[in-house]
Amino acid sequence: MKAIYPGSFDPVTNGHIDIINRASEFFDEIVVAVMINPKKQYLFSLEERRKLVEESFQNNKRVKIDTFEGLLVDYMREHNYRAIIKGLRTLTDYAYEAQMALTNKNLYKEAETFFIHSEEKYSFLSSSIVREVYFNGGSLSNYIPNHVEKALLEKIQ
Ligand code: COD
Repeated sequence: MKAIYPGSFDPVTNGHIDIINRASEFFDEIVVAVMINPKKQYLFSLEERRKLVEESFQNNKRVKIDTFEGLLVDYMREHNYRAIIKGLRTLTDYAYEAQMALTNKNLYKEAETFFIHSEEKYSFLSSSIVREVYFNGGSLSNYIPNHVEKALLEKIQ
């Protein structure tokens, strides 16, 4: 079965990558769907985010990358996907993700959400933390791949 892992990935972190690689051991294919929300201000453009994600999974043949705009369930219906993978870090994540899972199920009854808990070492990590630390001169080299660190440095310069 195929599963979809949707997100903003602004930018992709080792927390995302860990969840996706672990999910790919249980599903035949994971489609990482990079979201376009015209109302949201992203640091990286859609194309930049897509490329950074793509580069992170060059060695995992079960992972494919796509982009989507609008409702997740419309994208799923269009492609005949039923499984959604989400990463969970904290209780706050759970409260938000449970609401999303129920909304998605309500809009599309075939949709099932599968949660995978983050590794302890990534449980504080988010794209917004990465952006904040980097813009203030800190290093997060253990928490983002080298190619993402390079892209962030280029943004800062
Ligand atoms: N460890 C584990 N999981 C993590 C980590 C980490 N360190 N960091 C992030 N994650 C998980 C998040 O919990 C999330 O599940 C996923 O990775 C993506 O994270 P982000 O931050 O890149 O992306 P979000 O949270 O901005 O993505 C939100 C969606 C795009 C999934 C959501 O807004 C969506 O589905 N939008 C489409 C509109 C829609 O259908 N909405 C739902 C009905 S209202």
